Amino acid sequence: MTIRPILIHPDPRLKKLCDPVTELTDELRATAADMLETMYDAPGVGLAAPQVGVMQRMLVMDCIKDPEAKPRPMVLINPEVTWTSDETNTYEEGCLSIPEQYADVTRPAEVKVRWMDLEGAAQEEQFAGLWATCVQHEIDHLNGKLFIDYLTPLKRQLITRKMQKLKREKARL
Ligand code: K1U
Ligand code: ZN
Repeated sequence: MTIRPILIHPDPRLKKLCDPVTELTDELRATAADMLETMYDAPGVGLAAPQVGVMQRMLVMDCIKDPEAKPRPMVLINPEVTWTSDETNTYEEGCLSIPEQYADVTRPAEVKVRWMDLEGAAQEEQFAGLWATCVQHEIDHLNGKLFIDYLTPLKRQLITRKMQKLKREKARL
C-alpha cells in the first residue's frame, strides 16, 4: 500500500464530475487500499478518489474517531443518496485538499446512501452525525464540488487566494 499525494485546491481535477466505476479491477482495489492508507495518514475521516487524481466515483471513510474503538474502514463505489432528512445539521468542515481552512456548512442531518462494495454487492445504509456529514462531503467531491462552494463568493475567494499562496510557497521549497 502507498500513501498518495493529495491534490490541493485550486486544481482543475477537483472541479470535475467523476466517471462511474464500470469494472471492479485489481487496480481499483489497490487504489481503494491506497486511499484508506492516505486518509488514515493525513489524518482524515474521509477521502474521495479525485483528491488523489483518480477521476472515478469511489470514496473511502472511517468516522470512528476514538483511537481505542475498532476502526470501520468503508469503501463506497458509485454512491447515490437515496433519501435525505428534513432536519439539518451544521458542522465546521475542513478538507484535506484545503488544509487548515474551516467553515460552517449546513447539510441534511441524516442521509440514506446506496453503493456497491469492492465485492460488487449492493449496499444501502442510513448515516447520521459525522458519518452523514462526511459521506455528503465526499459525494460532493465526486461531483466536483468543494465545501467552500457553500460559502459566500468573498469567503471562497479569500480561501482560494490563501491556497494559491500555499502552493507557490510549497513549489519554491
Ligand atoms: O474529504 C476530505 O477532504 C476529508 C475530510 C472529510 C470531512 C469529514 C467531515 C467533515 C468535513 C470533512 C476530513 O477528513 S477533514 C479532517 C477531519 O475532519 C478529521 C481529522 C482527524 C480526526 C477527525 C476529523
Ligand atoms: Zn474534502
